[in-house]
Amino acid sequence: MSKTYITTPIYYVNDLPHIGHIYSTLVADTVARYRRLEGDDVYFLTGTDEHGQKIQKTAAEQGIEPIALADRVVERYHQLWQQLEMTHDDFIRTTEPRHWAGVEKIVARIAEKGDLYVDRHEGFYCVRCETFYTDKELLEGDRCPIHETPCDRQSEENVFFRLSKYQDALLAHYEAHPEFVRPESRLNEVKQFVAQGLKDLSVSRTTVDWGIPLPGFEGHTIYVWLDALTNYISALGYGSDSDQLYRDFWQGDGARIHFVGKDILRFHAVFWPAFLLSAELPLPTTVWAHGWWLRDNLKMSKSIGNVVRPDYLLQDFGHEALRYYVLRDMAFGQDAGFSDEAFIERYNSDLANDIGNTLSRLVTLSRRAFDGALPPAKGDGLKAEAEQAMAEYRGHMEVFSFHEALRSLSKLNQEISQFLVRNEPWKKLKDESQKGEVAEVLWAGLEALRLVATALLPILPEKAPKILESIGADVPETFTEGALSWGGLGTGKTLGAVEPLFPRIDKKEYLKGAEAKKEAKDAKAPAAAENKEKRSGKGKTQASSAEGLISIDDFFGVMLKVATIQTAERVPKSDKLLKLSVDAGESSERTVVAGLGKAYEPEALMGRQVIVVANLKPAKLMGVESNGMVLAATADGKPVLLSPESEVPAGTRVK
Ligand code: ME8
Repeated sequence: MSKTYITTPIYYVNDLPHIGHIYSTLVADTVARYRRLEGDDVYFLTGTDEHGQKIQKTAAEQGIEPIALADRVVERYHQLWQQLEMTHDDFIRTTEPRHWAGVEKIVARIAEKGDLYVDRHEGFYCVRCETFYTDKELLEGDRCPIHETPCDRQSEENVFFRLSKYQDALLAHYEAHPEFVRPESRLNEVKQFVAQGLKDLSVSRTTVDWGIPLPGFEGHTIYVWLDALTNYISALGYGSDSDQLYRDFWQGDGARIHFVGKDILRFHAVFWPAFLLSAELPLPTTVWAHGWWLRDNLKMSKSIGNVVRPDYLLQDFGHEALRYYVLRDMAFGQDAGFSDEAFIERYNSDLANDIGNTLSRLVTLSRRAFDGALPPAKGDGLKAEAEQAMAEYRGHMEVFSFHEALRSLSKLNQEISQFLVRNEPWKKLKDESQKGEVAEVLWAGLEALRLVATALLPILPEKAPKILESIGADVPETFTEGALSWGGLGTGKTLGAVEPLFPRIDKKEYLKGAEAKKEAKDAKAPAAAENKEKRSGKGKTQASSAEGLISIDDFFGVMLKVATIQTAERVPKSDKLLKLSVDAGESSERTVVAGLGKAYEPEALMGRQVIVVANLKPAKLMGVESNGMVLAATADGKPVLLSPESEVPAGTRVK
């Protein structure tokens, strides 16, 4: 049995999961399910990345210990993966002792090789990427090329890894194994990056203590990426005495596939193999970098506030519709835009119409014609089309081209409909002399649908078996014994009535209802209303859900902090706006423009503590840039400021 090891990135615990994280995990889950059906022995890993400056900082902002933050977010991941029926075999947390053991072991091997040395390091660091960038890589204004936000200049004594020593070995590996980085365009990017020349990599921090201490280097913490990447082997038991999984899935000759977003390709395709080469351990066989889900043409990001949270989608459409949409609408490897409108269109056309209608039509006709049972005879009317669709489906699934695989199934669904329209079995039901022909036509339609539903098992894990049950077919445990070959459906078996699996959604009504709910909520919540004005784009935001309720994820998306007003002055030519300079516990004061001028004299506000929304996009009000919003209750048209009951340190998180 071939062994296949499949991994997702391990996700940072500074934020709750959104559609991007779900996407990577769904892709890995689909491949895991597919490979199991194809007979492989699969091991599927996911988990969380819990150390580093980013987590330390977020926890401090929330006034809690990093581990408390991690525990809370990890719980959410567990719930969500259960809801989405993910079939991972293990979930690794980088704070677990078994992971530490693996990291310590790989670092010891790298050190033994003479690949670590101490030097002074200066550079620009992006906390959100947890990486240093060279001057050449930075955007204008020393901004991160991924997040486009300013990087901090940092200078400290670090331990370096001799990355430059592995430049030639890496290039040789890419040449000998072009499948190491997929898709091909990404391989070229990686080759170019390495060929330009690799600099040694700083692999320790002295200013961050939330991490694994670097043995032999007092006061140094292991760089979070060296720590995190090792999860792929520590989870298999590398570094412990019980390392059978490691021997089976990392040392054997099976596939070892890392699915990652394109943002973290360099870490997986350059740094990780270099660490492994240094430690003389096997490399992964493939690093597959997929594209980004965009909202309003921007990568989803918490700081922009454009992330799609999963709750309302799961509540309104169910998790399988989400699985289908993200796999069908993103060409794997490229970016794609997420929209509720496209989601509903895809759901209605492929699931409600092509599958749902075809299923109910075929079962109803068969029951009417044959005393509530499957047709008594087989027919080959759709054999050629179905065989071609199955061959295409398998070919595409082998190379992770999910959208193409699903397109092949949709095409077969449409061929079933056209076949029925051409043969009009409904006109022949009462004519005994045509019963044979009706049986052959309906059986062929049902058999083609059986193949579609079987092929959908890795994508619709609950609904596909229901389709098979509705047409009296078996749910196969494997594809290897002809489950995807023509001819498997029986004859004459009694059928039950079909329950609607994918009720049609009225797109206009849904979008109108969603908008109305959102407006009602915005009217109650000024922060959300302000956000709405600033955001463009159609469909609902992550905050909308049935009954106008928001989830805890939505709430935590709004960062509320206590700030102390340092100075306040009127904005020229406005009797309403005040320009406030506030201390929100950050490295510098921020300017917030607030509509308090009619209710408060500026002098009366200085030194007062207020609550600000700290993660609003900047906006210009009467020519003054405002970075946040001050919360006030409006009574009789007058704002009344909200303040903590007693003084607390500036920057304290409100939740
Ligand atoms: O980078 N579209 O964790 P992370 C598609 N801890 N995928 C997206 C996405 C989007 N808009 N946004 C996020 C880290 N992702 C590190 C990884 S691995 C040893 C350490 C997915 O929480 C995508 O897979 O920032 C991306 O690479 C990953 O989430 C980043 O998750």
